[in-house]
This record gives sequence, structure tokens and C-alpha cells, in this order.
Amino acid sequence: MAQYTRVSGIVGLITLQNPPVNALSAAVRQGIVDTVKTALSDPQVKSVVICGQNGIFCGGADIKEFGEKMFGPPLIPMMHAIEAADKPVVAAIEGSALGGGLELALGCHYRIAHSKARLGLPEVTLGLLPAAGGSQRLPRLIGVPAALDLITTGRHVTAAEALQLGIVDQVTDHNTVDAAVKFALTVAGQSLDARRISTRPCPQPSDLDALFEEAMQKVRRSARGAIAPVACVQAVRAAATLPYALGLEREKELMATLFTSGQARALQYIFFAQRAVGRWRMPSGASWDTSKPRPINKAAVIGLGTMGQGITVALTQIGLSVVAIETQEKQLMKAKQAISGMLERGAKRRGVAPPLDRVSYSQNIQAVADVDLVIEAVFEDMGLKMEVFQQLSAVCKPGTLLCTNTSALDMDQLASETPNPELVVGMHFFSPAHVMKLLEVVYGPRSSPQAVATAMQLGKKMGKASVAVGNCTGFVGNRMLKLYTEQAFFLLEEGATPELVDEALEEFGFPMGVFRMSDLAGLDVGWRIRKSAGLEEPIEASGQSVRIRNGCRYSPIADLICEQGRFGQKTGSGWYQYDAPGGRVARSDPWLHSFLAKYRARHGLVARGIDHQEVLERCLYAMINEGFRILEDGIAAGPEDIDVIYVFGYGWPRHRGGPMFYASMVGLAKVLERLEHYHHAHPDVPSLQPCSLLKRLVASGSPPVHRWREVIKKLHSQL
Ligand code: 3H9
Repeated sequence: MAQYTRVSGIVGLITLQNPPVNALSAAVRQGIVDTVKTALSDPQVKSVVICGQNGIFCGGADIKEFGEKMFGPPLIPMMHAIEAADKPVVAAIEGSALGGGLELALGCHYRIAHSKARLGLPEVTLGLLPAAGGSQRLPRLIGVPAALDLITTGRHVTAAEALQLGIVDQVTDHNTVDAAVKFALTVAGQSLDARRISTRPCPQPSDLDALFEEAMQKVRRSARGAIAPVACVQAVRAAATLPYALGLEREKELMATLFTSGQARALQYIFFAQRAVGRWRMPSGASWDTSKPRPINKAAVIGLGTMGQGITVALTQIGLSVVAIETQEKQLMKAKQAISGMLERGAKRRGVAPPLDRVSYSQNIQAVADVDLVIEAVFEDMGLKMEVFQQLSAVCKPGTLLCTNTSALDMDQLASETPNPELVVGMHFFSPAHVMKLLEVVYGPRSSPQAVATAMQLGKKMGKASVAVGNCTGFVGNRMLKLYTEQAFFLLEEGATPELVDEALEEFGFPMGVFRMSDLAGLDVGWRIRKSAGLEEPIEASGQSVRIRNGCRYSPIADLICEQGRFGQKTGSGWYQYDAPGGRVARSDPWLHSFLAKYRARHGLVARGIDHQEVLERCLYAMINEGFRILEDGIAAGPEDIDVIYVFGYGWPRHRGGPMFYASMVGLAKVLERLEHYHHAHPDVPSLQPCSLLKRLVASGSPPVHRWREVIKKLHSQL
């Protein structure tokens, strides 16, 4: 787990060996303790180099060991032994030095990094803080403001930035271990007094209190209830105000609180869930093992509205040649300008030339004849999409993958329009498509595993959390969202205001409540979908209430708002009012309140007091219940898929782990009991009726979320 050799006669070389990322498992820590001892006690050895095998220094503490009883040597004394050594110890950093990996390097006397290496203390993203002395050493090395930035955001820095900040002493383009050994030879025998970071005083910024006050306000604003960023600020404050030993005590105390918090469990669950969904598997058993993706060099995007523009940018940025098609000349010109702007800004951020010449624009669909993959992103209208798919089938070369960016329509129906339905998959991007991290890859009953593998691979290249899901109305994300929004509308009918509902959801951790979000996205989108589904038509004439559709409760409130031309921010009013069309600051709207009062009076509804707890239970449990139905139907392979979709695409607070993980934390029995309660109170809302998978999980003792797949498998095998 840590190999020891001697190189150049006098340098002891310690190589961490724990693939794939050389995480500091108990065995690796024991290996380091033993090999450091060997090197320091060998009179021939004058200096030591620590590196990692397979081009990666170290990915940090072994997250898989968290939650279990810790065995093996603890990290802090191990790092103290390295720092206290009377022979220089040099860290040779290739690949990544993250978390405990960087802390190990900070315990060394010198750090040499390869130019492609990335360094960081990302513990905060796992609900933790750098608790192997990192929160105390980094501010001593690079100063409080820079350390606060790295520790509270968890961002990774390049070797060049690490050199500039003073984290590393040298950057090399050549073999890092060779460079480190060479360096170790030159520093052998030199005094190490100034090289032991823990013995240095922490640089004191001029106004310490103001600096920490500002940092605390900043993290509280962005943390949305997450506690780790706050603890990170407190730990750095300890570094700046206390002697090292006391600061270390504070670091330990704060870590103990975080370590046992549900938030750390949720964040670590999401870390592994994100990786698990990348190993997709279709119900047929197809996966990476059985299906190789096709090479994609040239792609086309049809329809250059906001989504099409973002998709074009995302594809271009990963090096593809892209043909961007838009039939309307005015829109084409507008899109060309927008796409060029986005590519230029992106290139500027990365310090590279903008890849403008990789995009070609056309009004003619014939221009897609030689592409390997097409993504259709035209208006959300089945008739129009069917027409486009028919045209594509006639124009594209054989074997071209045909993808649709629909957010809810039946992609299998679109596949029927082509002679090769196996080449059709959904690629559901989220707006803005070049920024948002989520991609739902939707397979129909006839999509080939190779088509799915290709879309998943493309998603991975674009840096998206890509989740393979089955085909149904709204797929996973929007199918669940529909019930969340539906409950929000019902709550308005029963006495709530948009402000109350949004406040409850934002307090829970969503960046925006459902109504603020709907104003931002535009109310007309949902209205159009409801109209095409025939839901929006008032049917009082036929004797039925306008509040009933297909025998179930329906709220026409959103339709009535749209009829007033209130589409949200773009029209200057929606659920809130704005200073002008395009305004961003939502203000409470007396018109809306009076509209709600009149609406309730018209339908004989008596407003009652609704509290935050009811808002959360109604909106979230209805959505979670649908999540169980999705699992039951086999649309998502496991709870991790749903949780990744919600965290990466729908603003679900990451520190709450996604809706299904949250349900397991609340307790499935409680979720079941509350759903039964609400269904009893609202028997005309079938979505509140607890689904059988939830009941079955409760009956089998509410197993933890990682064991749900077994229950689902059993359920499916009995069907
Ligand atoms: C810490 O250090 C706490 C300390 O301050 C003090 C404690 C007292 N442990 O991401 P990939 C697995 S907290 C265990 O696909 P890449 C990962 O699950 C830690 N396993 O590869 C996956 O497994 P599988 C702070 C880990 O090349 C496989 O390795 N460190 C760990 O795209 C490949 O991972 C971090 O937060 C780990 N630490 O990216 C860094 N890391 O194949 C977390 C990875 O079974 N890691 N695995 O799915 C990363 O950010 C990325 O993995 C890394 C490589 C950039 C290193």
C-alpha cells in the first residue's frame, strides 16, 4: 500500500499504491508510517520523496471508510512525524492532490507539481472540513483570504495557480518524480526550520474581524443551510487567532460535529451516486460492458432557440464540428451572435482561442447529410418534431444517431417516424444547456444499447451528470416536478400565497421556490403543454367543475394567470410583479392576492392557515411518492438516479442528498403516514395515495437507501 525504494543512492522514495486514486485507507496510512520510519532511520538516506502510483498523487482520505469504525494510524500524528523529520521530505504531485492528499503534501517540507496537476481541499463538498491539519496549515502557508476561498468553496486549482499562491515550490512539465528526486538531492542537509508550516505564524490581515464577518456572511448566503462552509470559516478563524495546537483542537471539534451530521452523509451519498449513475444499465442488462459508444466527430443541432444555442456551445466546446440549423433567417442571425458570444466568453475564461470556426450555420436541413449525430431542439410540439424526424431520416447518412431534446414528449413516437428507431434516443438538456450539469438520456423500448452508450459518453465528455432513464411522460425529472407544482397550486387554492410556499421551499434549501422559479422559466411553457394535453380547457359547460379533470382534482389557477398575459419575468408579471418586462426582482403583487381571494370565493373555498411544514410535506412527499412509482415502473434504475437528477438539474439542496435519500432520512414510515394522512384529506388527489413500493419498503423494515434495489428487483421478479 506504500512501496519503499531507494533512488540515486541517498533518496528514499515512497510510492502510495491504492488504485484508482491512492486514497488514504488504513492500509495506506500504515504503509506511510512504516516507510517513513524506514527512510528516516536509514543512515544512507539524506532526503525523502513521496509520490503516488499511476500518475496520481492522492485523492484524499478514503471516503468508503467513513461511517465505519476507524482503524489504522490516524492522519494527524502521521503528518506530524513527516513534518518533524530531520531529513527533507518532498511531495511529487502528479494528477490530483486533494483533501487529505494535499494535507499530506502540506506536511512535507517541499512540494513539486506537474503542470497538469490539480490541487484542492474539497472536503466542504463532502460536508466536512480539511481536518488533517489542512485548515491550520494552508492559511499559514498562503494567507487567510486565499485559504478561506479554497477551503470554503472546495475548488481545485491548477498547478500554475498553486505556484502563484505559494502552495507548491516548483512546477514541472517533465517527469515529476524525477524532478522531485533531483530537487531532494539539492536540499539534502539544509535546515528545515522554515519549512515546517505548522511552526509558522499565520499572516495577520489588517482587519481580521471584518474579514471573517464578511466571509461568514458570504458562505451563509450561498450555503442554503449547509453547515460545512460555516465550520470551514470557523476553522480558518482558529488558524488566524490561535496557536497551532489549539487551532488543531478546534479543527477536531468542528470536524466531529460535521462528521456525525446527516449533511455529511447526504453529500457523501451524492458523491458515490454520481459515479454510480455513470455505470448505467438498461433493464435488458445492457451497459458499458456490452455496448461500445460510436465515435462522434461531427454533430448537428436543429432549432436555435435558447436550448439549441446552449447545446451547440456545449458540443463545440468538446471539440466537435457542429452544424447549427435554423429555418428562420432572423432567428439564425440572432442565434449566431449569441453562440459566438458564449463561445468567446468561455474561451476567455479558459485562456484559449474561441472555436468559432467549428460551427457552421445553415437554414437548410440538407446540411446535416454527413453528421454522425443530430440533436433536435425545435419547439415543444409533437407535430413539428415528427416532421423534423421524417426529414432527418431522408437526409442523414445511414447510422446517424437521432436525438431529441424534448422535455416531456414521447420519444418512442418520434422513433416511429424513422426507419431505424434503434438509432433514436432522448437527450434532455437543462437550460442553459452549456452550463447546467444534468443530462437525462432517455431510451425507448427500441433504442439500441449502442445509441444509449453514445449519448452517455457524449454527456460525460460535456462534463454532465448523465443519467439513463426510460421513456414516459416527463421522464424522471419533469414527471416528479409536475406533482410538486400541482401541490403548490392546490395550496394556493386552500389559502397559501406564492410568498409563503416559496419561503418554505427556499428555507429548505432550494435556490428558488416553485413560483419564483416558474416566473423565471416562463409560465407559458407549462400552459402550452397543458393545452396540448387538453387539460387547460374549462369544462364547466359540460356540468363538470373546472377544478376536475378526468375525475381528479385540477387547479386551473396557472391557466387563468396565463390568460391574463402574465408569463413571469419576461412580461413583467406572473406570480409576482417586476419593475419591467425582463425584471429580476420579484415583488409581492396585490393583484395576485386579490385574484386568489376572488378565485376562492367563486369556487366556495375557504382559506385556512397553512404552515411551512405542510408546504414541505405536501410538495416534497407528493414528488417522492412519484419517485417510488418511477422506481416501481423501472423508469429509473435506482434511487441514486433520481437523486442525481434532482441535485444536478432541479436545485434540490445537495446537502439533503436528493428526494429519495431525504425520504430515507425522514423515515419511510413517516413519509407513508403523512401521505396517508393527506390522501385521506384529499381523496380526489390520487398522486397522494402512497404507492405500493413505498408500502413494501416500510413493511420490510425500511431498509437503507442502498438496499432498495434488492426490494425493487424482488418486486419486478414477482410481476
Ligand atoms: C478527506 O480527505 C478528509 C481529510 O481532510 C481528513 C480526514 C480526517 N475515497 O471520480 P472518479 C473512487 S475527504 C474513496 O470516477 P476521476 C470513486 O468513487 C476526501 N474512493 O475518477 C471511483 O470509484 P468507482 C477528500 C474514492 O479520475 C474511483 O475512485 N477528497 C475517492 O474522474 C474513480 O473516481 C476528495 O473529495 C476517495 N477519496 O476523478 C476527492 N476518490 O470506480 C474525491 C475517488 O468504484 N475524488 N474515489 O466508481 C475526486 O474528486 C475524484 O475522484 C478525482 C479523480 C479527481 C480524485
